[in-house]
Amino acid sequence: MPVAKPESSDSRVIAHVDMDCFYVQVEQRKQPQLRGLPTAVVQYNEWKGGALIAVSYEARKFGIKRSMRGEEAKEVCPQVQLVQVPVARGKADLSGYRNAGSEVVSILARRGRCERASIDEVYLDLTDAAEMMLADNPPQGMETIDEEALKSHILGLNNEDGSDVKENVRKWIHRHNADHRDKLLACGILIVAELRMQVLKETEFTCSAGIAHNKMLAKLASGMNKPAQQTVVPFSSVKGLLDTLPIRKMKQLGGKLGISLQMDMGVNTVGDLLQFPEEKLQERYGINTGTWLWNIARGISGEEVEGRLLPKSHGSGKTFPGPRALKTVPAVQHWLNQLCEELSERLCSDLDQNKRIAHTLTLHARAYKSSDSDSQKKFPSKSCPLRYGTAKIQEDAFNLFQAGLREYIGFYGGKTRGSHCRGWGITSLSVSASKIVPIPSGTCSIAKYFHGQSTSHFSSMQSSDNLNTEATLSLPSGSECYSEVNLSEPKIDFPKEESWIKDTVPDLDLQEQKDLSSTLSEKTQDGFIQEDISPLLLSGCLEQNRSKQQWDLSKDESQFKSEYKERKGKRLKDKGTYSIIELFKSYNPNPSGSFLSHEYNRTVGGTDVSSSSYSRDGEEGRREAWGYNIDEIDPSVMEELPPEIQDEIKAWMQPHEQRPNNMVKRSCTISHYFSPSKKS
Ligand code: DCP
Repeated sequence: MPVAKPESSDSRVIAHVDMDCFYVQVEQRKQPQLRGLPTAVVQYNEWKGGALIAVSYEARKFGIKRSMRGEEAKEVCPQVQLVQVPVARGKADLSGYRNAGSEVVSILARRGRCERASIDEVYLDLTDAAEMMLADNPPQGMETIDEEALKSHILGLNNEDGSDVKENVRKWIHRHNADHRDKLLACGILIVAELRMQVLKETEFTCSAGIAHNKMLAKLASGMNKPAQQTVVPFSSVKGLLDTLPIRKMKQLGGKLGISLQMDMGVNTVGDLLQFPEEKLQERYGINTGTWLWNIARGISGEEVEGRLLPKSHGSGKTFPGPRALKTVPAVQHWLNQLCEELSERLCSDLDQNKRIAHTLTLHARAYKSSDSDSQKKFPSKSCPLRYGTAKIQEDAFNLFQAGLREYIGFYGGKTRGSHCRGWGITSLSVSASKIVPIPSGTCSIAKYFHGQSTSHFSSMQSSDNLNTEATLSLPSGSECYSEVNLSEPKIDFPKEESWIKDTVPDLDLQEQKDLSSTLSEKTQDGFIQEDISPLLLSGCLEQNRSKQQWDLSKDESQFKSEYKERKGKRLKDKGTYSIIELFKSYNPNPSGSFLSHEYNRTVGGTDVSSSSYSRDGEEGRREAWGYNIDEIDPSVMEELPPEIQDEIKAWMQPHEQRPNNMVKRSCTISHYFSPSKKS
């Protein structure tokens, strides 16, 4: 069944901008004496001079490539300048590159919708800007065309020997009889040239760009003429470009699908795909992939430029190649702690600067098992809800690792002794935070604070049914459900069982692949809108950034935080250390007791506030089994909470009939907010 083709995509103006030898440029800006010299940035790893991760165009002329190591590059070109990537916590620190990328993005975003695709790549939708230019000041009427625009490469433009290339470009831009699509592209040429010049002026970085009618073609074009140049794909040149383009060069066809097309279908160039009817491609590769292949053969792509200037996720990773493989649980934990510390810092600065929070923590690892013939088996990626605060992230990441390792070893019947696990090694580790959403503005309410947040510490004490219930609370209907790990697998000596840990299918994009090799992964995942945010959940961040945080959230939130801090400080001073946190730390789960959780059910005139069953997405019958006896809550402790929360707790304490009608019944438990990290 054919899927509808995207319409009128050929009247859009899309640019793909890619920085030139990006890390090198960043280092050269720091050390201007390196400009113009053959230079390469090397990985943090002394073995054979470290792997090259970025190579300047001057160095490329000597034959230096990214696949080389420092020593090899020196042999090829003794004068090559090798700069080691900055280091922090015993691993590469990419923050300088990330920030440099942000500088560029902020400039490029000035003329249209901008999507940050990786640390050094951006897509722009310039359609509106081009239409506006066409209406107000069309290029055909311009007396002079900017020199940078005249240096553009226009695919299909006949540059016969001896002809003045710039003059040809000028004529192309000035054509009065061009169709609307080409006129729009002519505007795109001028806009992108101007943006690139602005980037150079403000950041000292050069970049290259592709300008076309869709993302796919723009991306293909941006790499065709580097460095510091731009390439244009007019509609009439699409067929010529794709006819000869090797199939594996196409984004998403570098892997198994590309191989299958080559081996099974005899497709060597994108143009070769034209011979197959859509139904045939669908039959072989499924409806969507079949249609996608049919479309790309014709240069059709309806993919929108997403308006996103900030990363979709944050990650921190490190590789441990060869003899450096981690072979003990404590060694893994040590490195996980480093990675989590970095991740936590980035999450806090994202929260601080962009008012965004992440919801999911994921652990990826690569491992080997020496005794196994089937070394292909992958270490399973695991994820769980993310709690803010370095110690909590460290604790959760370690639990994810344990779950993954148990599964990995379980498959092979491996044995462990104490913390020393025999026969396996970890060759790469990364933690990432995804599902990042903006903090909504608006009033704080306990329903928001308490809704859907959870901790592995707390959940580790619960039954599996409750785990699933809890885990789904923080997610919108129909989204992921965190499932418990399979406890029937062979056991190894791990301190505790994990909970609501979810298998995660590795879904690395180009940036993650880049970053994994350079010890940091930046994974992209789709975010979702979720309304509940908890300053209490974020307390780890508040603590961490106490000295530098300058909150500028909505008035209510700022107010809430300052009141909360003030009260907390006052009481700690006045009354010693007893606090609500202590209360919740030491609580004793009592399934038969009175509860303050989920939808409550209070006996009129009695003292109980008990949970009732919670059901969602057909999960009838799952019961919240833990809670707090309302009588155990010291009223003075309640003072720690902001006034609006106190009001809501007081409302809980009221007889059922007296509860305000607008009281939100939420699936949450107070315990989640106060579940301490084991380490904190
Ligand atoms: N990078 C990395 N490890 C890799 C590939 C890249 O750490 N295996 C980093 C260094 C690069 C940056 O990502 O400078 C951007 O990667 P690109 O593939 O865009 O390559 P460059 O920008 O270095 O060069 P080019 O001008 O060819 O785009």
